[in-house]
Amino acid sequence: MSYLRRPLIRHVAGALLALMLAPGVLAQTGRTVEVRASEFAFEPNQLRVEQDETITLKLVNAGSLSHNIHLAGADIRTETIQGGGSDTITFTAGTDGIVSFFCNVPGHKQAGMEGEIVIER
Ligand SMILES: [Cu+2]
Repeated sequence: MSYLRRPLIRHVAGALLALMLAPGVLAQTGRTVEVRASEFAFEPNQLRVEQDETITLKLVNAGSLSHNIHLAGADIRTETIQGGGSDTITFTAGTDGIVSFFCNVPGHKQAGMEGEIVIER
């Protein structure tokens, strides 16, 4: 188990570093991917993007409670938005790996509001 996890952790760290560098690369917009939030899930909960691709992620709150999206380990997040609202974040996925995302309203991640961005070469 432990020896299997080491390469994965190195992968994730690389992906997070790439996302943290992203705010400097916002000139291009790339494609927009819509993620719908509700109680208590994201749809879709897995996004596939290409290495070096710039993505605009549009969070649409289709539920009745307030929700948001935080990218784990990176300072990239939407506002917390009320039902019927939306917000967008833009980032560049520079390195292959997996970055998880979640809603940080207390209890929501634990209830199922989490997903992952798979960055493919
Ligand atoms: Cu939520």
